[in-house]
Amino acid sequence: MWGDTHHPVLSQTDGRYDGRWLWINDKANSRVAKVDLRTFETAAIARIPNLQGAHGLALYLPSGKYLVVNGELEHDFVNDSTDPAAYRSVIAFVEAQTLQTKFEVMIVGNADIASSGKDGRYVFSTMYNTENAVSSEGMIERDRDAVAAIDVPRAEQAVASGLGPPIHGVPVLDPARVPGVLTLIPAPKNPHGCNVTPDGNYVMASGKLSPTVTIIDAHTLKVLAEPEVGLGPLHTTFDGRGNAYTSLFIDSQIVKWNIAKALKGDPTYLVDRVDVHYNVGHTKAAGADTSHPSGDWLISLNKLSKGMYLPVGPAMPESQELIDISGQKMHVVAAFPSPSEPHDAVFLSRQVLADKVAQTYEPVASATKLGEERIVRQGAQVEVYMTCIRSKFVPEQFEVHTGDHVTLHLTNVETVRDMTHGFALSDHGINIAVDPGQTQVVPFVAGKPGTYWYYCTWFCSALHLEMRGRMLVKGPAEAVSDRINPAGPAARAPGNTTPAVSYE
Ligand code: CUK
Ligand code: CUA
Ligand code: CA
Repeated sequence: MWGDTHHPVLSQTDGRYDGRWLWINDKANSRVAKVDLRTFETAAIARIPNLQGAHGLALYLPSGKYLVVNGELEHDFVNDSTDPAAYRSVIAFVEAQTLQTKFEVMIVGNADIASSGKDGRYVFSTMYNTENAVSSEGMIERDRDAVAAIDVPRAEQAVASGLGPPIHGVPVLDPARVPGVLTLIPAPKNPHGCNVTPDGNYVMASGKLSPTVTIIDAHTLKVLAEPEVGLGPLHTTFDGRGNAYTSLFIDSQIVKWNIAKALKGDPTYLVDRVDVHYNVGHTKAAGADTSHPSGDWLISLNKLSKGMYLPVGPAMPESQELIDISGQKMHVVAAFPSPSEPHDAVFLSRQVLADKVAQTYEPVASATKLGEERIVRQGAQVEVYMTCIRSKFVPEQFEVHTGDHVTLHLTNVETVRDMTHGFALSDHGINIAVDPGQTQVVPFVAGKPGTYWYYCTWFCSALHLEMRGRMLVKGPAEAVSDRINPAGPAARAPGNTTPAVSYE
C-alpha cells in the first residue's frame, strides 16, 4: 500500500508537454504508475517482472511508446539464487499506455538514472555499479563506470526475431548474444544524473564522485568533453538557450555553464553559480525534458535545510528554492519548507493543463443515482449503494450482521467542482475522499455488534458535522432489515420532541 516514488515523467506530443499523463516509479516494489492529469488520480499501477529497484524513469522519444525503467538493484532473476556471481539487472521497456512490459535488456551491474534521445534511436542510463559489487566499498572501486546506450530499434528487431527468450513472461535480451543492442560508454565515477539536451544532441552524465559532467554525443556515442563544474554534480537541466544547470550536492550550489564553450574547451564556460540551502539533489528547469524549454524558471530540490525553518524535532523540514534563470545571472526568488524529501519534479505551464483538467468526474455507469440508494444482500455479502450531497449521506442508516463482507459503493452526486465529501467509518480503518461525480468502492468486514457512526471528513457546509449516519451491526441471531432509513424529521429518535429544523 505504499511506494518509494522518485521520478515523475510527463507525456509529450511533438516535443512539448501535452498535459495528459504523468508516470512515476516505485523503487521499493518494482512498479510504475500512470496518473491521469484530467483528475490527478492514479489510473493504473503495474509491476515489472525480473526487475528490482525501479529507479530511473524516462519516456522513449519522440513516440512516447515506452517507459524506460531502470533496474537499480541486482539479483538473480533467472534461478532466484542468492549467488552474487549470478546477479544481473535489467532495463525494462514498458508500454507507456498499457504498462505492459514488452522486453528487457539484461546488464551486468546496475542502471541508475534514465534519459531518452530525441530521434527514436538510443535511450541512456547511468550505471554506478559496473563492479557488480554488493558492498558500498566495492561499488566505488573503479575510477570509471558507464553510461549505457540501448539501440531501441535494434532491440525491437531482436525481440521480433526471437532473440529474447522469455523470463517470467518477458523477452529478455542478453547483449552478449545480441551485438549492437547495448553500448557501454565509460564515465567517471559512479555517475548519477543522465540528461539529454533539448536539441537531442548530447547526453550529460553528472559525475557524482567526480567534479565533472561527461558530455556524450547522443548520435555517435563518443565522449566529447568532461568539463569540471564543482563538487558532487548530481543532475543537469537546460534552458533551451545553450546553457546547462548542474546541481552540486557537496558545494550546495546550482552551477550554470555554457555547453558550446565547454565543448570547445573555452575556459569561460562557467557562467554563474548560486548558493542553495542546502545539499541540492535534483534540479529541473521548466520544460527541460522537452525539445522546447521555456527558459524562465528552475527549481532546486534540497535534501537538507539545516535549521532554516522551525525546530520541529530531530528531523527537520527540507527545502525547495525557486530560481529565476531568465537572465544571465540566476536569482533565488523564493525558498519554502517541504516534507521529506522533495525528490524530483517536473515543471510545466498551467496553460497546458487549462483545458485538460476535469471540473468534476464523469459519473461511471455503475454510479448510484439520487433516489436509487439501496442495500443488496446475498448471504454474508452486502452491497451498500450510497450517495452523498451537501449535507447528507443516503442511507443514513443500514444494518448488517457482524462478520459480513460489506462493500460500500459511495457516489458523490455533487455537480460543483471542489465539493468533495469524506467518509470515515468509526473503528473500521476507513477514511476516503469522494470528489464531485466520483464513485468510490470500499470493501470491509463488519466489526462486533453495535452502532458505528460514519461521518463526513471534508468540511463541506455549515451542516458538515451533521453529515453522518449509522451502520448498525447485529448479532448473528438477530434479524436485519434492508429498509433504508426514512429521510427527514421522521428519523428523529423516539421520545425526541424537538421539531425538525429545515435548511434551504
Ligand atoms: S536519484 Cu533516486 S535516490 Cu532521483 Cu538523484 Cu537520488
Ligand atoms: Cu460533506 Cu462535510
Ligand atoms: Ca562504481
